[in-house]
Parts: sequence; C-alpha cells; structure tokens
Amino acid sequence: MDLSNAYREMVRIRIFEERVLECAAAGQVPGSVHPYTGQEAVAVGALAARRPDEWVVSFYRCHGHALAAGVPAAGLAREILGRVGGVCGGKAGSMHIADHSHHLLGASSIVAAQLPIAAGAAMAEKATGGGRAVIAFCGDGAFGAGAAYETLTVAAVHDLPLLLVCEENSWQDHTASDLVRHRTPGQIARGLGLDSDEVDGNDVAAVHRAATEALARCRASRPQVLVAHTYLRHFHAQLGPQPPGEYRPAAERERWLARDPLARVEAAVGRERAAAIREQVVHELVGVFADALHADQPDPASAATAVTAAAWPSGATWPEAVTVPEPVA
Ligand SMILES: Cc1ncc(C[n+]2csc(CCOP(=O)(O)OP(=O)(O)O)c2C)c(N)n1
Ligand SMILES: [Mg+2]
Repeated sequence: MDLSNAYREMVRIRIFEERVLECAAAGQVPGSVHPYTGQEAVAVGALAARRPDEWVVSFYRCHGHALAAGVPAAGLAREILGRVGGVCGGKAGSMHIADHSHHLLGASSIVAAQLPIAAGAAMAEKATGGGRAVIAFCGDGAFGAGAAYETLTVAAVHDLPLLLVCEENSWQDHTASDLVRHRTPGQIARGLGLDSDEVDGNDVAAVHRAATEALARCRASRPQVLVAHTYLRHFHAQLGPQPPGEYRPAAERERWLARDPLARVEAAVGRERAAAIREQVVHELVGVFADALHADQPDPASAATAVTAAAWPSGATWPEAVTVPEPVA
C-alpha cells in the first residue's frame, strides 16, 4: 500500500476529529461525539482494500470510516455541526452518517444494529451476482448483542460476502470489556463457524494486508471476521461541551498511546514529507470547519423530507407474493 496516502488519510481523520472535539467543547455540536482518534489505521487500512463500489456499514464512531470511504470532509463537517449542505442535509448528525454516493450505506447508534443491515446488503450482493463484498465495522461490545450472533449465523448459513471488521479497543463505553465477556470476538466468530483473523489495528499496512486477504475470501462467498486490536486516544464520547473524566488505568493508556498509529507510519514516510502532508491537511480542514460554522441550520419545515430513501408510492399495498412455508414436521 502507498504509505504516504495512508498517512494523509490517517492525519486527516485525526485532525478532523480533534477539530470536531473543539467544536463540541464550544457547544457547537448538537448531540454527542464519539471520536475515532487512535483507531485511524483500522478504517484507512481496511477501506484501502475495498473496491469503491462495495458498500460500507458503520456504527456511531463513524467519522473515520466516512472519510476513509471518500465522503467529503466539507459535507461531513456540516452534517456533524447540523448545517445545510451536510451529507444528510444536516439532520442526521454525528452518529448516523450515510452517503450513498460513496457507498456508505449508513451508521447506527444502536450497538450491533448495523450488522443485520450489512448482512441484508451482502445478501443483495450475492443475489445479484456482482462479486462484491460488504464491509461492516463494529466495536468489540457488539459481540455481546444478540443481533451479532444472528447476523453471523445467517452470514455463515447463506455464505454471504460479508467482512465484519471488529475494532477491539478493550472497552465498551466506560466498562472494561473483560468484565462483561468470557469469550473474545474471534473466539465467538470461530465458534459460530466463521473464518476469523486477528491483526494489529495500529499498523495500517498490516490491516490493509489482512483486509485484502479477507475480502478476497469474502468475494468468493466466505464471510469473514477481522479483529483489529486498537485503542481510543481520547475517550468513549463527549456529550455537550464538557469532556468526560478519565476512566481507564493510566499505565494502560500510556502503553497504548506510545503505539500511536500515525507515529508508526511517520517514520516510514519520512519526517519532512510527513510534516508537509500534515500542513496541507491542516490548511484544508481549517477552511472546511470555517465554512461549515458559517452555514445555516436546516429549515425546520424540512424535518420530514428525505427521511426514507424513496417515497412509498401512494396507493401501494404490501406485496401479495409473500407465502409462509409449512412448518417442518
Ligand atoms: C443496544 C444498545 N445498548 C446499549 C447502548 C449504549 N452504548 C453505547 S456505546 C456502548 C459501548 C459499545 O462498545 P463497543 O461496541 O466496544 O464500541 P466502542 O464504543 O468501544 O467503539 C454502549 C453499551 C447502545 N447504544 N445500544
Ligand atoms: Mg470497544
């Protein structure tokens, strides 16, 4: 993979998220913000391996996935700030980013709710025979939800071209994951009969390699789970202007923060080149946020528009062709 490009994408996500947190601290973000800082190598590495027409499905920590999927920073910033010109008209907000023009199907604030949606998209891809995979992201906490078990079982039974990238950051909100589970995501995936691989989620080239291999198997209709080990640089979420207090052990934080995914690529890219890339990105994003903060808020009269992908045709009825199979004796 081109490490300069990967570095640029990762720095863009890092600086974008830092700017979003500044806006949140200034009371400019409606609702909560779940920053992606520290986990940039997962989105960038995994999505560099997808074809641009393969669908991506995300969860509330979705800004990094959106940028890595090619969603323009300007439309994303306006969306998070609740402004006209946002990718969802400024009405969806931070946790529910969707941009179908970049094959980002959507993101969900409900833990694991995005997984059955991704399986449905994978089922459609399989039915239409396009040979494309669907990439879904989730946190490690999603593996405690029933929807994840159901999705993985359906994916295995129907050989769906689904790649689930699990971002294992050892925490679920302010709860340490090991307090609330007795099997890891990889063990659960393998127990349900799926292929599962583990990767250093702070090493963008390693994530890219693992995702490339997983996607090749996926496109041949073998669902895959890729567990990427990583860590949040900031915290779980910020609701309103006040950041949360620290909830993770200092020694654990220090250990992980010393393995910063950006610093690890910087050495390979070269300090001077990295500094130049960073400067360009800062310049771009200063403009993006200045523009977004000057944009209007959506007109309340537009609240009920663009809520569904297509209007249900007037006078339409439910399809009659739905038949209920006889129970098996
Ligand atoms: C069904 C459901 N239950 C509880 C919550 C509250 N909640 C929000 S984030 C979160 C933790 C999820 O952790 P994880 O999946 O590991 O993702 P991370 O935040 O670490 O990226 C919880 C429990 C929710 N959003 N949805
Ligand atoms: Mg987690």
